[in-house]
Amino acid sequence: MPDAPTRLSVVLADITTLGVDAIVNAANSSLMGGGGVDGAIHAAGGPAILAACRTIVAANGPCQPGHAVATEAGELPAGLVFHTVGPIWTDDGADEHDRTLASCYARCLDLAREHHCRTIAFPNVSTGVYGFPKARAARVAVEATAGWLGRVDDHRLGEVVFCCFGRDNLHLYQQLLAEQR
Ligand code: AR6
Repeated sequence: MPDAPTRLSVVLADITTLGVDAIVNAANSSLMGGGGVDGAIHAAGGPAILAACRTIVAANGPCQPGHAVATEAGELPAGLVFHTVGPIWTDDGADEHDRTLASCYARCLDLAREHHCRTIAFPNVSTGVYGFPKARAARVAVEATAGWLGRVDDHRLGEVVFCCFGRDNLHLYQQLLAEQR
């Protein structure tokens, strides 16, 4: 059992400014960068992140939806970047999209454990360009994280931060975390 329960918290921030052990990137399968939080992370972190992504793709191929890979964080204040690929929302197959999104959170938490992280920050994966409904995504994110913490022994992980970039997501997460207490 962890020494103290892992804290779940929510902030309204640009994730590239957070000095946590790992930040999560909402990437696409190519891992070659893009818009949204992906663009912000590559722009602020510099070319070392893209170089590391190229090495991973050359060795293992593209990153599939629901999976995650770790790279260095270049010039970012964070220690590492975990790149995960969320599902692209469509109205059919909603349950499958939920499972893929939950897997993004679980795989990143697996990486946090592997890399001995004490703190990790997630953006609201898939809720931008990929169009996942925000309230549904927030519930999946919190349930997947709480489920992982309930299942996995991680003595080190002290805090999981849900980093929101808009007040709509902030309020959703505040409400969900209040329900968890
Ligand atoms: N800090 C924290 N959150 C942010 C930031 C930031 N600097 N910038 C945007 N967000 P999105 P997706 C929020 O579109 O939906 C990219 O082109 C944003 O408000 O970044 O998973 C990739 O390359 C939203 O709530 O990611 C892929 O092709 C959340 O981050 C595709 O978009 C996710 O929005 C992935 O789409």
